[in-house]
This record gives sequence, C-alpha cells and structure tokens, in this order.
Amino acid sequence: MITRRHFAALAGAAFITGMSASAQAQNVTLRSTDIHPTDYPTVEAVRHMGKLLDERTKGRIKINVFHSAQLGQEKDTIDQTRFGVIDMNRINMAPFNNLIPATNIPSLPFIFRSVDHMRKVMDGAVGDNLLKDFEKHDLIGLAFYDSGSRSFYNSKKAINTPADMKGMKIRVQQSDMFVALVSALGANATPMPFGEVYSALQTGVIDGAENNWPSYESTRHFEVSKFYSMTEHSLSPEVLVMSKKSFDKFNAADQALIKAAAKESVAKMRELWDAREKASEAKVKAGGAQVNSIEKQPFIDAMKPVYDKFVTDPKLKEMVAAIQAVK
Ligand code: GTR
Repeated sequence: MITRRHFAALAGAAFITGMSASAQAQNVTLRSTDIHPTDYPTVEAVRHMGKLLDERTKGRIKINVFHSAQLGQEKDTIDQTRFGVIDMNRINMAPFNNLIPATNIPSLPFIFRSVDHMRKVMDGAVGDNLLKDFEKHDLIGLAFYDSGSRSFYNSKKAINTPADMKGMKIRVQQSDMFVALVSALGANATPMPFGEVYSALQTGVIDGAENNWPSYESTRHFEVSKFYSMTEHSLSPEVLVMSKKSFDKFNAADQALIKAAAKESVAKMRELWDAREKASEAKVKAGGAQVNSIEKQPFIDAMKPVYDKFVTDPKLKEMVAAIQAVK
C-alpha cells in the first residue's frame, strides 16, 4: 500500500534520480530503503557504506537511508527498485523467494549448521553466484548481511514440539517457502507484511510469528506475544541490492567503488549485529518474554516436504550440496 507519506518520499526520490541521470559528475545521493528503525544494524551498515563512498568520491556519491518503511513494506519496494524509483534496497531474502527460486535455498529450514557456516557460505562461491542471479531481474546483488536465526513466538504457550503448533495461526513473510515451512509443522501460515504484525498479534488475528531477537525486540512484538521458543529454524540472510537502472548510470570506476563499499560494510554489519542480538535478547527477557529452548530433531524431521517442494531442479540440488560441503 502506498500512503501519502510514501508518495511524497517517492516523488522526491524520482526528482533526484532525474538529476543524477543527466550529469554523471554531479553529486548523487542514492536512496536506500529499509523497513527497520534508524538504529538497527542493517540501517547503520548501509549508512557506513555511504560514508565510505562519500569519503572515496570526495562527496560525489552519498547514500540516504529511508528507514522505518518510509518507502513501503518490503515486497512493495521490490518493483520500485527494479524500475529505478528506489536506488538501493536492504531486504530479506524471503520476499524474493517467489521471484528468484535460488533465493529459497539459503532461507530453507536448518540448511546451515551455525552462523559461522552461514557466513562462510554467503561469503564464498554460493553467495557470489546468488548475487549474480539478481541481475536477470534488473537488480545488482551487492552483498549479504546477517539476520541471525529466526524462532517462533506466540501469545498462547511455549512450543516444545511440532505438535504444540497444531492449528496455531502464524504470520510468515510473503514467501511460499515460509508458508510451506509453517504448514509442515501443522500450523496455519498467514503471509503478511512486517508492519502489520504488531496489531495482528494484539487483536488476535494471528497467534504468533517468527523472527530473530533484534526484530522481536525492535517491533515490541514481545509485549503482545511473550512465548519465544528457540527453534532457530531459519537463518534466511538479508541482501543488499541496487537498481540496475541506477547502477548503469555510473561509469565502471564508480561501479567498482559502489561494489567494494557494499562488501566492506558487511564486516561492520556483523560487528553491530552480534552486539545487537545480545542486547535485544536481554531487553526482551527483561520485558517479560518467556524463552525456552527446544529439541530440534523433531522440527528438522518435519521439514522433508519443504525440501521436496522447493529443491526441485538440478541447479538447486547442486546448491544445497555445495552449502553442505562448506566446512
Ligand atoms: C526481519 C528482516 C526483515 C524482514 C522481517 C520480516 O528479521 O530483517 O528484512 O524480513 O524480518 O519478518 O518481515
């Protein structure tokens, strides 16, 4: 949904893009979108990238991060980025799942053994190939950011086994893979934009959702959904993409600077992320969240139908094998 506030921000953005298109040497401010609040690690990391670019181009290229979903909810911003109305987008992999089949793979339940494993995979050949896949969709894949591990939370009771989830209404991201994941656990999946989850929890439209510590905390979902059960079922990474239309306006040297600054922002993101995860966990616990750990094996066993449905062609099978082979 495009509100009046979004429209005003977009109209301003299009004007700046028009100016930058005509004069390469002039100063350019790239507009980047993020649904998270101003102090969130993803927002800070893109700002850090902007600072590097600003320094390295002596102020010719800057980035302005429109945080807190000022430019819209994630799924709605994809097309705007493809068309060049938004220059850059920090977004989770899940909203791309239906558009780019390979993005399902790193979002798959229990595909990574640990955060270290995920970082190695996304930093290596699997990650590089996946970044290239965005180009067919008018986007330049710049970098992957961490998103920790996602766990289920709800307002009813602690989840210990898949049977505890039977019949629960669980919000998922707008991705068929996440719908299948939740359905395989016997719950009812309700795809919904992130910004609508708090009131849906509050009014009982849904019983729960799933996310990492920082999102559970920053959205204050813990106030209306206090049982957080550590299933850690998905490490679906974040991705930073740029509109190909915007990217193509730069010469090769500037394009290389943009790509390098994005890659360098990953280390900054990880540093901020690790600190924020701990701080958020402490904050939600102090705020009344009831946290329980679970035995993962029954959840892992329940995921076979998800793999059968989404790891279909040879390319995707190879990708899964390549991820598993990374030590
Ligand atoms: C967060 C992620 C967002 C978005 C959100 C959601 O962890 O950073 O990009 O995917 O979850 O659940 O919609």
